[in-house]
Amino acid sequence: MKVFYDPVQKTHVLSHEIIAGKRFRHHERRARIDIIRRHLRANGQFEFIVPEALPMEAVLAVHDEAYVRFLESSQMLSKDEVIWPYVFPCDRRVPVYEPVTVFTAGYYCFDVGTPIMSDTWQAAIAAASGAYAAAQHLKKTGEVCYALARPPGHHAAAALFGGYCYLNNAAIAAQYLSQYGKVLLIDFDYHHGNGTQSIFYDNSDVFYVSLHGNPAIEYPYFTGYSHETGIDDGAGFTLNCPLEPHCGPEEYFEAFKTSIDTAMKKTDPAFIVCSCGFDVADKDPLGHFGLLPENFHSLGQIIRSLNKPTMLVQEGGYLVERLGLNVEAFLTAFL
Ligand code: SP5
Ligand code: ZN
Repeated sequence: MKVFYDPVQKTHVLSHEIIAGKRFRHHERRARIDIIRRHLRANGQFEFIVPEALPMEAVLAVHDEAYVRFLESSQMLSKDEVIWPYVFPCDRRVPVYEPVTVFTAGYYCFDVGTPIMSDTWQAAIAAASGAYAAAQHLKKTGEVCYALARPPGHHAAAALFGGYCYLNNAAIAAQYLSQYGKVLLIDFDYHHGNGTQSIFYDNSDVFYVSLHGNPAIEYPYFTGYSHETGIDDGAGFTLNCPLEPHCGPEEYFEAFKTSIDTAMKKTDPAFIVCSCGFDVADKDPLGHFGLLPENFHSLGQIIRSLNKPTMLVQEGGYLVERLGLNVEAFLTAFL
C-alpha cells in the first residue's frame, strides 16, 4: 500500500495545552508519526512516498482565501513566537474586521489547544499534500492508499482552525474526488469532525457520516448531534451517530454498520474517503470507545467490504505506544 508522508510534517512542535483550565503536555506529538512509520516499515507491505506540494486551488476549493493567507503569513513568525488565541469574537451583532493579527487570531479559531508557530504552515501544507496525492492516486489507479497526515484536519472548517487542525486534509481530498463522482466521507475519530461537517453541510456531492463521543459531554461539544443532517442541497447528506463514552466495541460495531449502511444506500458513492481517528482506541487519553487492535482490523474489513475505491487519512490517536500497532492492524485489513 502506498503511504503519503513528508518529513516536514514533524517540524510543527506543540509544547502544552490547557484543557478545562489544567495544563497538559500537548497530546498531538511528533512521536505519533514515528511510531506509525516504525510499524509500517517493519511490516514491509507499505511504500512511503513524499507527496508533491498540492496546487493552491485545491486548498482554496475548501478554505477561504483570507484564512489561507492568514495561515500562510505565520511563516513570518520568529522561532520562539507563537500565535495562541485565547479571546474569540462572540457578539454576533458587532462586525469584526480583518486583517487578523497575532492578537486577533481568535477570529479564525475556536479553541485554545491549537497554537500556530513558524513551521505550522509548512507542516499543514505537507499533510494536505499527502491527502491530495492520495486522492490523485486513488482517482488514477483505484488502489487503496493512506495519507499519514499530521497535523490532523477534520476539525478545521473553511475559515477556522482548532482541535489541533489547520487545513482539512480529508475535505481537500474529498472535494477533489467529488469532481469525478459522489464521495462518502466516513469519520471514525472519537471527536465529531465539526470542520468537515461544516464544509460539506450544504453539499450533496460529499456525504458525511461520523460516529463519535456524545457532544453533550465530549469535545467539540457544540456539534455532532443526530439532528444535524445538512441544509439546502446537502439536506439529508450528513449523518451523525453520537455514542456514549465507554460504550465498548460491541455497541460501537453495531452502530458503525447501521450508519454506514444508511449512508451507502443514500449515496452509492464512487469513492470513499475515511478520516481515521485512532483515539477510539482502548486507553486513549482523549477517547473512550475502548477499541483493541483486532477491533481496528475488523473496522478495516468492514470498510473494505463496501468494495469502493477507498483512501484513508490519519486524524487523531494519542495513545502513542499503541498507535503504531492499531494503525497497522487497521491498514493490513485492506491488503
Ligand atoms: C484531531 C483530534 O482528535 N482533535 C482532538 C482535540 C481535542 N482537544 C481537547 C480534548 C478534551 C478532552 N476531554 C477533556 C476531559 C477533561 N477532563
Ligand atoms: Zn479526535
